[in-house]
Formats: sequence, structure tokens, C-alpha cells
Amino acid sequence: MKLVALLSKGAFVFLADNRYNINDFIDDLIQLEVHGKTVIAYIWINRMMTNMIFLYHLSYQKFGGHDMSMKLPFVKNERQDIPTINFENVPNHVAIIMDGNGRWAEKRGLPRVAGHKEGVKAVMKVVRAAHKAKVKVLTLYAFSTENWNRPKTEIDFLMKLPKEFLHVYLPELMENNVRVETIGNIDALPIHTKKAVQYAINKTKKNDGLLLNFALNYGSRYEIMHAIKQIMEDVDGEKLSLDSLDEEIFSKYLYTNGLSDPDLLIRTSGEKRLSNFLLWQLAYSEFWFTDVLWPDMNEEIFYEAIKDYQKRKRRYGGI
Ligand code: V07
Repeated sequence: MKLVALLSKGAFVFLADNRYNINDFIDDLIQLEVHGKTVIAYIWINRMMTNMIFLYHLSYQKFGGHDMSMKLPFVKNERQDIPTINFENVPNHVAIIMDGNGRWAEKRGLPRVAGHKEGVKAVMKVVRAAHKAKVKVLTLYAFSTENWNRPKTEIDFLMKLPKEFLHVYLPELMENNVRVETIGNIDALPIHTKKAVQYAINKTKKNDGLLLNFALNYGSRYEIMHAIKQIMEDVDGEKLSLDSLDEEIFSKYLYTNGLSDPDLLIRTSGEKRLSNFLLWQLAYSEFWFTDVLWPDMNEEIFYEAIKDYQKRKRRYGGI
């Protein structure tokens, strides 16, 4: 890390060295040493200059002066061994129930929404891991039809997360050739949420890398019932004959039309239920559960799930 420039009062530009994945530190508080004193700084990235970062120095004034010789070790962030993965037999489509955000916060005496906010960072960690592993589709259960029963303040907070997420990470998604899509009843979302999501879908529609598929206002029973109504209309309008209806055609009426079924379902936080998620599509999938709470999810745990999936596949392959 090298200090490049001092901008306005309290803002610095650093050149990052490539031992660090800068993106891991977005929105994080880090510890630095300045003139032998430990200070706390807030970190974010200037997207125009990919390997430069801004550090907002909360207590900059205390140090003053322009000639700052800085020692800048990331105290908490010595890069660990990079987890490895076998690229054979990687699941094409991974679906995840991101559970345990509320519990993560409660354990720390924080409001539930703090867990959701931390959960956003875990989303990006898993997106990066899936991208690296060359997973084709990642479907994340972000908001279920049942979630409307939560307190209004929590719902309002959740509905702001897509925009917040995209504000920070859309440039990185573009860089990594990720395409954003959704399943679920998007029309029933607040306009500001819909707009942010639509913008991202549009902006990324030509990307042909990982498909990042957010289940938003999604419920599987609703999806199936909605498909049936649509099918009945099409039969009525003679666009479809009841005789020709089979599983393949039925699948085309689901939100997941065109996607292969998930090969692997992951659910965090120790719960072992489907909670109205992809009931039709998960008929033949492998399930993997962990007690880890979603905000603590990371690349390593994601690869653990993939490795476990690969082991199971090898066993089946032997028959
Ligand atoms: C949400 C964070 C992750 C933990 C689970 C619940 C809270 C990312 C999004 C999102 C959705 C659409 C999109 C971009 C990002 C999101 C909601 C909740 C409602 F285009 N995380 N996240 N949306 N959580």
C-alpha cells in the first residue's frame, strides 16, 4: 500500500498492492498505523481507478500536516491462503437460502437490520467465489413472499438493500461479466427497489459470465399456481393443448424458464427446511446445510459445500 495523494481534508488515495483484494474491505473499518499511533479509518473504493482506494481518515485532523510518512499494514487483514477448488464437476447452478442474519445481529446485541446489512457483504463474497469456481448460475433467496409479515421498518430497510448493493458492487459485477436477473413477483416491490433492480438487469444483460439470480418477492407455491393459471389461459386461448402438456412445458411457465434446475442447494444457520423455495426445481438437487450464519459466510465455506457436492457426485458416478 502506497500513499499517492492527499485529497481534501481527511481523504487519502492509496495504491493498493495486490496481496489484498480491495473489494473485501469496502465499507469496512480498518486499523492503520500513522506516526506510530493506531488509528481507525473507513475504506471505500474509487471505481474509476481500480487499484486505488480512498481511505477516509476519521481522525486525520489530529495528525495534520501534509508530509505524512505512513506505515500501512492492514492489521486485521493479512491475506490467508487462497482456498483451492477442483474445477471438474462444479455444480452448474447453486441456489442459496441466506438464513441467520437476524440471529447474527441479535447475538451481538444489534438490531436485526444490522445483520441484513452485513449479509450484503457475504452475498458479494459468494458471488466472487462462484465466479472463480465458474459456477454458471447463482440463485439467492433475498426476499420471500412470507417476508411481508415482518415489521414495516425491517421491510423498508430490506427494500433499500438492492439499490445499496448495486451502488457499491455493480461496477465489479460488470468487470466480472456477471449478469443480474430476478425471479419472483417484482411488480409488487416499491418503485425505488424495482427501478434499481431493472437498471442492473438492463446494464448487465449482455454479460455472459455468471448469472446472479435474485429471488425477490419469491414464493414457490405462488409461482406454481401462477404457472397453472397461465397454462389454463393458454389452453383456453388454444395456444397450448392439454395433451401436449408435460414436465418440460410446465417448467417453461415458471419464473426459472430457461434455467437448468439447481444442482446444489445451500442453506445457512442450521435450519433444514425449504421454506417455499424452488419446490419444483429442487426435486433432484443435492442439499447442503451449515450452522454458519449468513453474514459469516465466505469463500471458504462456499467451497466446502462445492467439495462436498463433488464427493457425492463421484460416489454416484461409480455405480
Ligand atoms: C438482501 C442481504 C443478504 C442476506 C439476506 C437478506 C437481506 C442483496 C440484494 C439484492 C437484490 C437484488 C439486486 C441486487 C441485490 C438483496 C434484499 C435483501 C431484499 F438486484 N442482498 N439483499 N435484496 N439481503
